[in-house]
Amino acid sequence: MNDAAPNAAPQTFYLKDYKPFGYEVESVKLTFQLSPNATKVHSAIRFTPKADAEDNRFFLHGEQLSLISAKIDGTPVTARLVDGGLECDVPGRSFLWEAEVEIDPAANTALEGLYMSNGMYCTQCEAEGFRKITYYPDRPDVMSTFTVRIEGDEPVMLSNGNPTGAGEGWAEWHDPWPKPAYLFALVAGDLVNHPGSFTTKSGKDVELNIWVRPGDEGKCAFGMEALKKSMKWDEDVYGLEYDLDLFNIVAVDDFNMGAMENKGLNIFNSSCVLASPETSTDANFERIEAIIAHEYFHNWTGNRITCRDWFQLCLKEGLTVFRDAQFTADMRSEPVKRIEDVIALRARQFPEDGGPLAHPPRPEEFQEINNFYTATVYEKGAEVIGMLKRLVGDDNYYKALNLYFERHDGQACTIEDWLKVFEDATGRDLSQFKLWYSQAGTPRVKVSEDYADGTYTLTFEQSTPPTPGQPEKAPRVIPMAVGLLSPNGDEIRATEVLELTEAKQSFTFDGLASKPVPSILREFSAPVILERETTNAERAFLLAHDTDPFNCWEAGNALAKETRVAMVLDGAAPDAAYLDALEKLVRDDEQDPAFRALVLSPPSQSDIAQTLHERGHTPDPQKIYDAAETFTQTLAQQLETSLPRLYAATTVEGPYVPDADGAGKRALNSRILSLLTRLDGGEQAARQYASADNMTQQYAALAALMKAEKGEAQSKAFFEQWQDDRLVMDKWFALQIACAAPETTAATAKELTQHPLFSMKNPNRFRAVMGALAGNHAGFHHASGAGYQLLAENLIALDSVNPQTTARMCAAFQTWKRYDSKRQAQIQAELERILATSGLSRDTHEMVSRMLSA
Ligand code: 0A1
Ligand code: ZN
Repeated sequence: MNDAAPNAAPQTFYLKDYKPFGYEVESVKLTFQLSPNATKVHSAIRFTPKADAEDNRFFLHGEQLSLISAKIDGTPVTARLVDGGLECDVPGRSFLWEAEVEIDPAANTALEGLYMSNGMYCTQCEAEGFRKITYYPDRPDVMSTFTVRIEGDEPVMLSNGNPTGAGEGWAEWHDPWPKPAYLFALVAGDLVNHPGSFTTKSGKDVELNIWVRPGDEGKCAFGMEALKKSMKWDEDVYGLEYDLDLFNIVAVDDFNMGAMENKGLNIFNSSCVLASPETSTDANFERIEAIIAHEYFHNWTGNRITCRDWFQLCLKEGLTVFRDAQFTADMRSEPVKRIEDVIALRARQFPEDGGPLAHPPRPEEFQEINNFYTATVYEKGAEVIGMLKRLVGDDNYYKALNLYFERHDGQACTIEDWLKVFEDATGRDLSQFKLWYSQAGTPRVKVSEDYADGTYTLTFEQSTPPTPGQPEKAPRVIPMAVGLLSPNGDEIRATEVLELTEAKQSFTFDGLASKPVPSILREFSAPVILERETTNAERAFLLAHDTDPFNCWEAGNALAKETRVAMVLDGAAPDAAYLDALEKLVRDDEQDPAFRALVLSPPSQSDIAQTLHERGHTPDPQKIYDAAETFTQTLAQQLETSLPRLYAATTVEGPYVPDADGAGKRALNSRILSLLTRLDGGEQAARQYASADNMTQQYAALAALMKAEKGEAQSKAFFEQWQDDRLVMDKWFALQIACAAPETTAATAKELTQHPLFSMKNPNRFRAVMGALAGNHAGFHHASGAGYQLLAENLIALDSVNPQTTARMCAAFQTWKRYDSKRQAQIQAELERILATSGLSRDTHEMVSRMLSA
């Protein structure tokens, strides 16, 4: 059921309207009597009016609740049910509020509040789900201690904090740490645990558990190790210790997002915690390790210090993404992680920042906060912290962080609080830096150079295109990491950080014997688009000589893009010098295999579309596809004689270990296999498929075969082998669409929506199919419009089941204005069709209106 019928004007919330709640919540006691269709929730909450409150209106949020009774200090009262909650006349002193409500977890397909997944009760309260459990001031600045009693006949019944008692049909929990309601969690069901333990640096023993459905217990070991590594890393790097006797993780099949950091009881999408060599790829393992770390790190950055209001979401998310990236860099390879993150940022955040959904990391208004769990809030939020760290230096960064934890522990904070600790710790004025939080859009930085009499000058001009509601932008502080190389390839100036603060600014380097080759924006020191006139020869030079691994990759990436852009725009042949450079690199055993795999992976087709758009061209998806195919085929032919040897030389023998080293080698080997499969009719891939003992190699072989249209038998076999494994089946669904040719993509996806294992109720399965459709650039944007139509139809159907996932997936249309007028008209018609759906959710309504109105 959707909440409002918001084809009328929905309510907009503004940052500037923030007002504190008029009451302290001293304590919360909840009793759940579980029943699939009629769970009763009794709440007993002690409220005390704040002496300094501007507004003592007693309003509690509540949605989709049946109120059975309400009492104040034991006396029944009549509450007024109003839009989105209730109001009540209350005494002007401390009082005990009690309410009994009934809810229907089994009917809750939106997966917010208390719902059921495969017969198991679970909750998702961020951002505003708690109001679907009981009446409450459901806002992050209201923090309280929770005591929970669960009554039911489920074998395992969990909540936040520490267990305080249990018996036949009941369990009680107490969380001593005050928390906002969005961190509340309850899980009950037939679960088994994979146990572990961790001793903190101050000697406290913590019991760890990963809870799963019976049958999945063999897929927990990797997650448990990742958890222990995260706990140790946070102690070592940030000095932060865990603060309860128990840390539980639960795997849930039906979940809208990746995972959730509920205090002491993290709930995970099963795809983000369950792993085994037979069923998970290297990429899955890396992602699981990162998400476990992310949720664990939230215990301090999010839970102990939370957000004052949802506009401040990036306070916890940007920082926690930044921390999990540091962790992955430490556990694996720093340059590889940085390159992967920049690829992801350009693929997800840049299009958002340059389109109708652009918003600052700290938005100033929203209709539905769930629509702001975006790449901008998360990934750009993390980039902003990376810039801050670079500007103040490592020592000052950790000094500021220590001050943050000391000053704000137990509080609900703002971006102003966050920046203030940096100002106080370093004496720096961060008022201009703060623009990164309030301005949307990706800055463009134009670079020009000059050399005369031993002096080299770099001039930077920054500007940011208009974004919705922000026509003009002031110059920002941009840390620009720069190094200089001599023409013979030696580094003559090590990396230094130039601080751009003006619209146009020059920096000089003296005493140079000859004109240097600059390596600019090393490590991708700021999330900007660099514009610089340069040559392919210089790019090839940097690919060969740059000491900064990121920029070395970036040079190869730029060459790849230039080649492909020239192929698309001028029908040029693949650049011979670039092909030679690739050949040299792929054979260079001195180089890290993971790095070689990255350089050998071509930019995605949507990345080429994005590049064309940035340069003022209208991307033609079919031409981009054709160029990609021609390029890969030419590369395969160029490497033809060495491919079998390279394949053999990069094959990882011995038992599968999901570590960075093995993953890097397998990534390179898979890349070579996909090239080889274009030439050998799939022989090698078929052999690899038949002999693979791990999912990484099985999947790589299947993907190579399917891409070459030689994988029918293996696809059938894969289905037979894995049909009972939900997570592997998601891969099977997605791969068929990802590998389809442009003209058959929509038909393939449509057929899969008719498959008995397709389901609208499981977000992972829906995303596997519709996400793969949207991710197949040429297929989704096929001139027939069939891709657009199929996605729109399915989004309309999903909206009444699960508004949050529908709204999130609508973003597949966000780049619509960059295509030709025919495609624009097709997409516009689909967006209008979605918007005209009666009873459309507030979530989807907001997303589609934003895309249409910009
Ligand atoms: N805070 C979680 C992400 C999350 C957000 C919203 C959710 O439901 C609407 C669920 C999870 C994280 O950053 O991991
Ligand atoms: Zn998070």
